[in-house]
Parts: sequence; structure tokens; C-alpha cells
Amino acid sequence: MERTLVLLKPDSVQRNLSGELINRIEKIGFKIIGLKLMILDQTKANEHYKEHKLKPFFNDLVSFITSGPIIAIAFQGPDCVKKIRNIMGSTNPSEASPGSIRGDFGISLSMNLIHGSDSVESAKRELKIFFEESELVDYNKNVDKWILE
Ligand code: D4T
Repeated sequence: MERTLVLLKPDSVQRNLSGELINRIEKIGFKIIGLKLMILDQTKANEHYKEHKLKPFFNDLVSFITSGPIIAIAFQGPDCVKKIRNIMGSTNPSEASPGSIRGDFGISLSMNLIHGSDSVESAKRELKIFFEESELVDYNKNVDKWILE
């Protein structure tokens, strides 16, 4: 079953939006299989954002993501990578559609609330940064039969 990494960034935690954002994703039917609150260290932040290493905003990005607690969540479900990216909305909140997370709650490009892996390959790489395989819990719910075909 497909898995993805979601990060609730420091702005979400500080603005008391964690529950709201988790709720939006959970209500789709995606299952939390791992969850932890942490302050990300520089090494993990660099590793997570390594594709942006040469971008002009890289240092600010790492400073922001390490500036306070984040919540890392592993979600599981069919097409969860694409679907979660869709409900997050565009990277820049001013271009994000109403109804999307960034459209409804964001203004700032750097403080854009949430990260979601952008492909199945990225998800596999990123999940390893935040979770040991043994920390991911695969389990059944009775409601699965109403959600999963
Ligand atoms: P993340 O990776 O945080 O889920 O965001 P996106 O996948 O939607 O967007 P991204 O990888 O292009 O950018 C990563 C991160 O950098 C911030 N950012 C981005 C920034 O501060 N300035 C910029 O000009 C851009 C393009 C926002 C998200």
C-alpha cells in the first residue's frame, strides 16, 4: 500500500492548526501509520531538503524548518502521495485554491504550513529520514471496508 510523509511545519504547530490539518487528511480515509513531534536537527533538515541545496532560499528554508517543533506523520492509502499534494494546494499560498490547506490557511511562501512528499520515490526516501521501519504500524480498521476497494 502506498505511503507518504507529511510534515506539519513549525507555523502549523505554533498556530494550533495541527489537529485541523490532520483531520482533513484523516477524513479522506488515509491512515496514520506513524507520528512524532520533534525539533528537526540541521543534519536531517539538510538531508530532507537536499534537492534545494543550491537554491537561494535554502538557508532560510532550513532555518525555518528547524525553528520549532514539527509533527512528522506517515500516512498510508491508495494514491495518498498525489491526493495529499492536491489538498495541500500550490506551494505559494497566494496561488493555492480555496479549499486547499494553503489556500485556506496560508499567506507566506516560506511558512506554507505543510509538506507532503511529491512522488512515491521521494516518499520512500523521506520516510526513512523521519521513521525507522519498525516505527511504522500497519493495522486494519473496521471502517477500511467502506473506504478501500
Ligand atoms: P515542501 O517541499 O515544503 O512540501 O514544498 P513544495 O513541495 O510545495 O515546494 P518546493 O519543494 O518547491 O519548496 C520547498 C519549500 O521551500 C519554500 N520555498 C519555496 C521558499 O521559501 N521560497 C521559494 O521561492 C520556493 C519556491 C517553500 C517550500
